[in-house]
Amino acid sequence: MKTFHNPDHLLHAGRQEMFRGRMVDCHEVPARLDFVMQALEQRPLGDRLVPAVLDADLDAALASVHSGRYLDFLKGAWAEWVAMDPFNADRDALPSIWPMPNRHGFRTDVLPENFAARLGAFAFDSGSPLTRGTWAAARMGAACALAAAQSVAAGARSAFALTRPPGHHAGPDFFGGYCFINNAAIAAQALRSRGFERVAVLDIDYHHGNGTQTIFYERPDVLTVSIHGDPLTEYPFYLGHADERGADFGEGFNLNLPLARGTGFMPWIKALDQALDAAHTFKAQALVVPMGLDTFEGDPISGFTLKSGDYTTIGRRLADADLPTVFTFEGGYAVNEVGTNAVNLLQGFQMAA
Ligand code: Q9C
Ligand code: ZN
Repeated sequence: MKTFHNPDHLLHAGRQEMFRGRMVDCHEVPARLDFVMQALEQRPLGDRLVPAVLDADLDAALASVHSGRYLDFLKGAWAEWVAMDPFNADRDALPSIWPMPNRHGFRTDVLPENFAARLGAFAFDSGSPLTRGTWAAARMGAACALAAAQSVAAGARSAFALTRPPGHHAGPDFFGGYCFINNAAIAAQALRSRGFERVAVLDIDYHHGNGTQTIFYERPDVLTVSIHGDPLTEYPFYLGHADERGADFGEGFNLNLPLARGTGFMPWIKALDQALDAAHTFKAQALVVPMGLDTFEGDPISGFTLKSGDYTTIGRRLADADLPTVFTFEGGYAVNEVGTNAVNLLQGFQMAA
């Protein structure tokens, strides 16, 4: 399979994230992607390419899953942040006030002119630093997702969008969870636009894919399935329960499989089989896998106990679905092992496919 990697990922390098009242070093660091690239150099799966997509196609892809006002906000955010205070040029932007939509009567239809207020209107946490290069990096990441989808639409069995920042927590008009642009949603929508009538997204990151779920929640043409830490105790907390089944035309086309913190490989792979059954029943014509490696036992911010060898089995099992498949790189914060684990999964897939 081809890997489309983001040559601009380094432009996004947050320094610290807010965590329970203090600033801690960012977990989502550039080295994560570098380790995956190194592992791919040692165990090549196919060409490693920089995405080449048309600007107009990329803009259309971005607009197909995100709102215009959110994209405008992201595009201009850094300049506005620095305009607030010239010293901000050396600080990452983090929100510290929120409108709490649907509560307390706060409005989001009228956007404040104050940038800090707007930052909070588009973010759901204060752990996702927005930096000078965030937009450029995230935009090129979307190009990776689009190129991967184009490759699969042109007949490839699979493709890998290797990019950061990750994407599955980003929604139609919000960022959070280290995510700004939803790469998996862009890939899924690009496959829909290129002749695949039903696309299944199977999210295997430790954290619920709230952004992707929200983007497709009312749609019957994209099935969203997520296996994740139970939101009763795990981030992102406010979404990801089993009773969220989709709404309107999308009713029945969202499946959440929450598992308790501490869950090991046997129950996890049973959930994967359930997820694949759902994709099969749905008669999916293509698969998008937001691939988080933060289910690993050594992950510093997560609570499952999967081992490096388990990822090979997961890859094999995904290949059994026998569908054109796009992988996007999501979480995974045990930096030294993230390359091994990612390539174990992809190699397991490729050997079985
Ligand atoms: N100190 C992804 O895996 N908060 N995002 C954790 C840890 C946010 C994870 C707090 C976790 C977001 C793509
Ligand atoms: Zn995650």
